[in-house]
Amino acid sequence: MGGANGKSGLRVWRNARLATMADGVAVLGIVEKGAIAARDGLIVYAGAEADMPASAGQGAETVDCEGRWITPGLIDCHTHLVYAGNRANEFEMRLAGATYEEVARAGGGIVSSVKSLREASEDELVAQTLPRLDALMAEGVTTVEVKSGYGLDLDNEKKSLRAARRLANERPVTVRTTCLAAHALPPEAHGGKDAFIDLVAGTILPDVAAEKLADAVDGFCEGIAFSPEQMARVFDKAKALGLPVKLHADQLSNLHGAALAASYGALSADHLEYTDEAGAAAMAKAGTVATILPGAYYFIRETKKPPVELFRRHGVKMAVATDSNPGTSPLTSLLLTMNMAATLFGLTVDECLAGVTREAARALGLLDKAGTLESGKSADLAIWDIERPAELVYRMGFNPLHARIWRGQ
Ligand code: DI6
Ligand code: FE
Repeated sequence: MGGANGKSGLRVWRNARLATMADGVAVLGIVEKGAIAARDGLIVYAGAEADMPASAGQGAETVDCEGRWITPGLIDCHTHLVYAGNRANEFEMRLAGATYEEVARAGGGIVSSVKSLREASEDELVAQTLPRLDALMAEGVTTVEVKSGYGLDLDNEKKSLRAARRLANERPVTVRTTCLAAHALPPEAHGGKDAFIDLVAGTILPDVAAEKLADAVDGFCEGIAFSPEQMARVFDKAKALGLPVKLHADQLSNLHGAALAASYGALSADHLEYTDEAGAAAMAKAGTVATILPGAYYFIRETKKPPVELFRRHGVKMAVATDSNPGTSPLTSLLLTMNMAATLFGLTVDECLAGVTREAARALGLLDKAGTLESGKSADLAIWDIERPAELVYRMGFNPLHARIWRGQ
């Protein structure tokens, strides 16, 4: 790492305005006339240019940012990026009046993506996923979480997770993988949800863990998916295997998934449209991040909004992510996602920007390595042609990214 940056792998970005997003300091952690120094892919200084120790800049290759803004590289902490084909046909059905749940019950929905994914080779999956990853990266994404969940048997879940891991060999980006085997019931299970949970907990998770294919375990707790009791069995196994958990919770109804996730110390609970105050309080107590997914809310024309005010009142941290998936959120723009979170749910600019940086890192258990511009963290930067940070949230369909730096390069 860093050979291209001169002998010491040292690089400095100067004459920049920083939104460090550091926790605790004034909202965005703004530094006018700032500079960042990185050595071997790690930040060694981020702050006022005038205060930068001479040692930090000595012998460095220097980039003049000409007054541009630098934020942490963006983090998309909830995606189902690895899938095959698309579901534009179901979109047309829904335009003709069917609901997402009706489409799912009619054998469409997640199960139709399962069929497509099972037919695709691992190479095909990687090839079909890369354009989506490229779209995210073109807007400054430097870390992306990718879930399985369209395989729903041992071989196809592992194929999905291997394809996700391979994305990091194909592109300069950090990939975190999540095993979402408990996403939906595959057709061969013939309605046997408990037997399928036996397969997930008894076979799929232990095998995936043994091959180190997943960094976390997720599930879909919903009437059309799995009950809280079934999810608890999945989480018990994840815990026994030493894997952190997350949950698709309270998206279409209130099964008290947020509280369930919190009771397992989940990194995050995601969606949360139907979460109640007890759920928010439990999340706050457990330090479970609320991942807000406005793309799915928008795309399925949900009308119940997540209880943002409750999250604020209880001090629950909020992340913002695309939920990029073929059924409910065919969205590959984290900038547009921030606009939706602000416009649809009333998040502030500061909450949106924290949601795709610091809080997204927290939701992935990566806050010690990414998500803010601070010494010791990975030098993952997004450099923007903007006059003020609010522009990143305000525009729709415009990309002001000037440069994207991953691990100092
Ligand atoms: N909730 C969602 O919005 C996605 N998965 C989930 O658990 C939907 C995935 C799909 O429809 O393909
Ligand atoms: Fe999702």
